[in-house]
Amino acid sequence: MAIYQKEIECMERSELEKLQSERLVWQVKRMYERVELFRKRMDEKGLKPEDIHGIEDLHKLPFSYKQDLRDYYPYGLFAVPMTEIVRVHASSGTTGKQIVVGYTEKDLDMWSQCMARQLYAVGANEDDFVQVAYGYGLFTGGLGAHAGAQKIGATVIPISSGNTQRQIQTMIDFGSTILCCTPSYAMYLGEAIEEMGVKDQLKLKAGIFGAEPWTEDMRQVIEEKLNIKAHDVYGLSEIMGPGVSYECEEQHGMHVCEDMFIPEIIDPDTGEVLPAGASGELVFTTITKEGFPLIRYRTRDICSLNYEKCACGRTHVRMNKPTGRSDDMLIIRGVNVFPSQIEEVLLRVGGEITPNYLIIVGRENNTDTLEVQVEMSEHLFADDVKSIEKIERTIKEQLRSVLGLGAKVTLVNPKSIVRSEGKAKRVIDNRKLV
Ligand code: DLL
Repeated sequence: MAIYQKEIECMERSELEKLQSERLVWQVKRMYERVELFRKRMDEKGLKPEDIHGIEDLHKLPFSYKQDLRDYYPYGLFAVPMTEIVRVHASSGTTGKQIVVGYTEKDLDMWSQCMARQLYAVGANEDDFVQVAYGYGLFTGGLGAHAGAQKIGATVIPISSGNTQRQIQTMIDFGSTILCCTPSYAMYLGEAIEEMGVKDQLKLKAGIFGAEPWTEDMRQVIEEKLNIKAHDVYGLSEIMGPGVSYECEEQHGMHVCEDMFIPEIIDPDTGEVLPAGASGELVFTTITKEGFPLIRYRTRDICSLNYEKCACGRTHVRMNKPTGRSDDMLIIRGVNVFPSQIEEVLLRVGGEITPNYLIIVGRENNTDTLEVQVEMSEHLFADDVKSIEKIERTIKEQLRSVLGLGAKVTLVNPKSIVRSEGKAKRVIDNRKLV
């Protein structure tokens, strides 16, 4: 398959829809045969694969949810034998247990095509040096960007995340031209570069930043500090990883790789499909994936789709920046965090603390901060500093091990956290990202 797929990205809409329809029919048929949960949901709706003739029937199909991945953990939703799965990745689940996704050789190739499209769209080619500062490992960022850069024949610098001084030195010494990392880390790098006074030694020209929400203001700051064009990239482990959609040179919405993923916008409460342009929950159907396909997957991301023709010539629909989520997932320093994961830790620690807590997320020096305030029990004396510090340390350690994140933990006096008359408000997010 050709690497540069501008023909696919610029297909006439009618041709694209024909391709999507053929692929959807293929996917529904094979999933009905291979994935027990999908067959069960189809049967409940009285639907057979023969009832699905093309994308006009998409809305009839049952939804799938993050909870399904948990219920069928780890491999119960895979559509091929494990001998054909060549890689797994994982992401946070709503509770302590992570969710697992799997890829066949062909899936990995398709994924690298997505990221290759992104790289071409920011003007990268085989002359470029791509510094991949997303984390490598079960998180899809590192290996996803890596494969795309390799696909276009660029030189990959697989440095992974963290170690800021080394990142900057490497950027200078190796002549990095493209930077891939989270937007908050890009901001942080920009500041460190300013402090070191080395901006004029950089060869960077573009950045590909995603995995968390970021604003147009942040884009401006990053572009100025790093002297680059900053592009947004979106993705989620369940659907593929980074590259499900990506910004082109116009920097005005992210083109969805529609030959692989069909997007819909629905009302998160009723499940009804909303008209083009409306804001609602983004839903994806994977029409080429072999290993771990999903039909009408509820991403919980809130955004809208823009079907207007883009000045770049690509016809694939653009999604606007997600403006929030229809569940309570937080993204802190690029890590997905569910409040229920924090609650589980607190319940496990138990003892001298009560289940009344508050999660406070903020931003200091362009870095997300996480504080967990927990009420101590009436039996603990406020002047027993040693015991208090010990409990705070235990919670902190457990949070780090479960979330992979450092947090400030503060034990507060009994009954000091404001009680709510309705649903408890457990999270205060002061970041104002949208
Ligand atoms: O964050 C995949 C990724 C890696 C995307 C690197 C882009 C770059 P997960 O860890 O499964 O996958 O988290 C997916 O992150 O449902 C969104 O809520 C959020 N998210 C991802 N990209 C963006 C973005 C990776 N550009 C969840 N803007 C998604 C806003 C984003 N939110």
